[in-house]
Order: sequence, then C-alpha cells, then structure tokens
Amino acid sequence: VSLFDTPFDFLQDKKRIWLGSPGSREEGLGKLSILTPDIVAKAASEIQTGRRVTLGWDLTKLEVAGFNRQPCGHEIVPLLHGFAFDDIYTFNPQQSSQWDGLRHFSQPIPGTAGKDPASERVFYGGTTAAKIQDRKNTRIGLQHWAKEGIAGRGVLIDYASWAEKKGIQYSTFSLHAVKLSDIQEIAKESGIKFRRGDVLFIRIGMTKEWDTKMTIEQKNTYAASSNPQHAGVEGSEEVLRWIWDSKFSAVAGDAISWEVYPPKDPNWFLHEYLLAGWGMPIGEMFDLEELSCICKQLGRWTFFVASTPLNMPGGVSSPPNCMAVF
Ligand code: UVW
Repeated sequence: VSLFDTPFDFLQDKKRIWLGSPGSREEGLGKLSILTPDIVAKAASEIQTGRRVTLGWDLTKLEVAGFNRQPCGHEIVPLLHGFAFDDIYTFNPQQSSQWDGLRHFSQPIPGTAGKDPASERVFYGGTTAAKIQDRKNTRIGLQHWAKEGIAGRGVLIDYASWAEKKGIQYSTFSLHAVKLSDIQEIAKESGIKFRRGDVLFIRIGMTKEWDTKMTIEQKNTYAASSNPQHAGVEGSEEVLRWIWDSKFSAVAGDAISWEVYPPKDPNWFLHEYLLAGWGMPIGEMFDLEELSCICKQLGRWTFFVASTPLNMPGGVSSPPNCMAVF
C-alpha cells in the first residue's frame, strides 16, 4: 500500500509527507509521483472530441499586483543589424498563471520559539531557506516537474457559475471563502466522481473579474494594499482531510492564492500543508474561462490535462504551459 493510500487520520505527521532522499527525483516530484503511467494512460480516455484549450492567462497580467511583485518586462532587441529580432523577458512567474513550486513556501519547525522566523521554517523535505537561496543548490527545484511533466485527468469545480446561479455575490479580492461543502455540492450536481491522481481545478472567477469588471483605480488600490485579500478555498482540517483522501496529484484554479489569503485560521494555512508538507503543486491565476464554457457545452467536467513547467534548475515557480483536451 502506497503512502498516498494511508487515510489522513492515520498519517503520522500530517504536515511532513516528505518523500525520497535530499535532492532525489522522488523528493523533487513530491505528490506528483502519484501520477504513475497507468493513471496517465487511463486519463487519456477523456480525449473524445479533440476539443482543446490552454489555461494560461496573458503573461502581462497582473499589470499591477500585490506583494510588490513587478509586472512582466518585454524588450524586443535587434540582432544581425536589425535583420532579425530576439525577445528579452524579465518576469516574475508569480505575476500571472503559475504553478507554485516546492521552493515557494515554507512551514514552521514545530517547537521553535519564533525569534528568528526565517531560520525556523523549512521547505519540503526539510530544505532550508539558505539552500533555497544558494544558487548552486537545485534541491526541490522546478526541473523535476519539468522533466517528468504533469499529465492526468483534470476535474473542474465551477464555483463561479454555481455561485452565480445561486445569487451569491462576492469579489475575488475579498476574504470570500469557498467551503468544502460548496465543493462537494458542486461535484455532486456535476456528477463528478474523483479518481486517484486527479488534478483539481476550482474556478472562482478572478480572471474574469480582473479583465471585465475592475477599473484601473481598483487594481491599483488592490496592488498598493499592504495586506492584499484573495478569495479562495477556506483552509480547515476537513478540507485538508478531503484533499488528501481524494488523492489529488495537484490543485489549481484562477484564484490569486488558491486559498483564502490571509487565511482565517493560520493553523490551517493550506500553502504550508500542500507545498511544504505534501510536495503538492498549487496552480494559481489559471485562465479557466474558456474551459468553463466548453465544460458547459459538453456537459462534462473532466478532461485530459497536460502541463510542462519551465525547465529551470532550482526554479521556484513557472507558467503552467497547460492544456486541457476533451
Ligand atoms: C502566497 O504566497 C500566500 O500566495 P501566492 O502563492 O499567491 O504567492
């Protein structure tokens, strides 16, 4: 029996499912190692119509962002006396659609006094902040996900459409919380039965709000905030139990932080569990608008999904380069 089949309630340390030895492929893949070839091959049966859609938002988004993140720079430079051109991109992958990699987020070391918060936290596998910042060290870097690729069955929980039908109004730049009971109700209504290794997508409507509803003044106010607020999945023990016991390989969505940020209860900060605890990718700011339309047209909320993160040794995050095929 794989560790992934151990029920949440029987996990010895729910916040440290650290696989493999330091620097190993298994450690680097983390929860993605649940995507064995048989699971990917089974997911291929989702491809029935050939309709496909990519899930990356423009790299130029967010034009202004929280946490003082800087917008994408793009220069087009001439070479060969202007007979040809090259691109120079300077971008923070956390600015637009992204996978948060295992180097993105840490968790506290239990029992530490909290005098030196940075040195009292660890990343997946126990990797220290010093190792993350050491450019010669590539442990738990993106290269592991890039070489293997992420492929399997994707499942869409279309919270935004469900909430609209119910008349629930919210801004995705607020502490509006998607509760486990909402997700389960939507799954039931959509006839979704989750399978081992599924990539879970939750659409909350952030990219739509940004693109069609927000004024530049509202965007600037959000970006200037010292404490930006993001709607998303509400962290709780029950949601973690459900994510683990559902055996998802990764979670993704269009919300800025996937979960509600700042978390209502810091004890259930999902980034700490999913990234630093379980080695599980968190996808954020994916563009799920067209995906949602196709799901409605076809009346199905499952599809084949493939993503190849950037092959950046020691990288922290990546545009998803993600495609869904129906
Ligand atoms: C946090 O780091 C809390 O959020 P994000 O992953 O959106 O950067």
